[in-house]
Amino acid sequence: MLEKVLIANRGEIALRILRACKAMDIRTVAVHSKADADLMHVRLADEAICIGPAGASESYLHTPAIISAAEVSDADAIHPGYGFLAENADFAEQVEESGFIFIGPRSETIRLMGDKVSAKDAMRKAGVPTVPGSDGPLPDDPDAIIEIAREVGYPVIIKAAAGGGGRGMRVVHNEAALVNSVQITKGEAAVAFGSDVVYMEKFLQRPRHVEVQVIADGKGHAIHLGDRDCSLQRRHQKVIEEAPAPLIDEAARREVAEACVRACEEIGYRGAGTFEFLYEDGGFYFIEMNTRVQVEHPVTELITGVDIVQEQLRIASDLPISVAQQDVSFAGHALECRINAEDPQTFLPSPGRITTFHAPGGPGVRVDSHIYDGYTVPPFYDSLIAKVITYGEDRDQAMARMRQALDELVIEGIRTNTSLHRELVRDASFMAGGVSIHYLESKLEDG
Ligand code: MV4
Repeated sequence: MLEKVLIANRGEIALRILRACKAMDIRTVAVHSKADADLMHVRLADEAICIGPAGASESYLHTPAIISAAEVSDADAIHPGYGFLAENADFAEQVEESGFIFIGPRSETIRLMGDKVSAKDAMRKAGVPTVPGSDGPLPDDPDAIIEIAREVGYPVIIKAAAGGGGRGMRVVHNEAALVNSVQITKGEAAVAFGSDVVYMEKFLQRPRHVEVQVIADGKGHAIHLGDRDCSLQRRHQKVIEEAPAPLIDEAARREVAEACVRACEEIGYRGAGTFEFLYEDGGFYFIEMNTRVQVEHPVTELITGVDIVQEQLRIASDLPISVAQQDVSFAGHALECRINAEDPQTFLPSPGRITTFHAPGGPGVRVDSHIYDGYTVPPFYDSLIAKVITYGEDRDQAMARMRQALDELVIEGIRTNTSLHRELVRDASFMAGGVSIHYLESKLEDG
């Protein structure tokens, strides 16, 4: 069993990891920037080490500082959380080469999934349904590109192999625009990612974003924990997530999850992972895999009773997954509202001192947050300050509990997007379920 874990992150996820460690009697090391000495998990950790100045590139992204902290504290393992270095294959490799356990997949797996062309290729070969497209990098020959697009059918989307999460993509509606669009996307990709490799997919016009949570032991055994719908998003930032994804054909749901499990077993996947799909007209189409714990993991925890972060720690300890697939039961429905320190009209960050924080409570309400009365939200990092998560026997009950929870939530001293959430949980289309990835942005434009 791991004895001491270094938490290479901040904010709510650092606290979430600390709680899982405490529950498993694992000692904790918090590493933090100069701006983050007041973080809740820094107070609660067995040890705390300041690793650099406020800027993330000199602290939470600074591999030597983090590995040095693991050395001086004699930690066994490093948990990267999400964001920062969580999906950096070079970091994972350096952690393991320095003699520590990286709590996540092998660095080769992270590298495979970081290249979206190789990720898609691996998943297609493992039997996961993918979006039809170029099945590999686009060639240089313009005539060959035109021929591929004719076969795929317009509209198509050009994506950077090194992109992902919405960066480095361009939709093309006709042949006249094709070759130029490919050239522009390649140029942007070269600048942004240092690689001009691009691929082509059929552009799906009104899909939903549905993802499948898996956990795997790295020895060829995996299970799934069902799916989540994360379609409610603005500029590729998720706003509300839920589990299970509503209004999905049950046979298709089971089939896609089982394909993900088989793929994990085939590639010897280790740890928690998420398969991202576009869901349109009853079909699932794989786009990317995330090799980390996700912000929205709590909704899956609430409907399955499986503690995903504790499972990550078990797997890193070389223990088996605590539950067999046939013993995972899916019960009820869960919603998560991401509370951000931002202006509700302009969406600009709103850091500053929180004068009052009152968390909601009652049956079926969970709040994952590191904030407290008097805490100052620094301006240097992500604006996520709390996740309000509700559970119900069905979606209507989870939604009613979320309406109440948001009405109870009080955050004063800074601006937050709580008012947007209060509106969304009363929105008729969202309440009906199954809105597309474009719904929120359209609603905000019409607003
Ligand atoms: C797509 C797509 C439509 N068709 N691929 C954006 C984020 C990245 N993970 C993939 N993305 C998309 N890929 C095809 N073939 C539409 C999007 C997309 C999107 C996907 C998920 C959630 C929100 C989105 C918002 C805009 C576009």
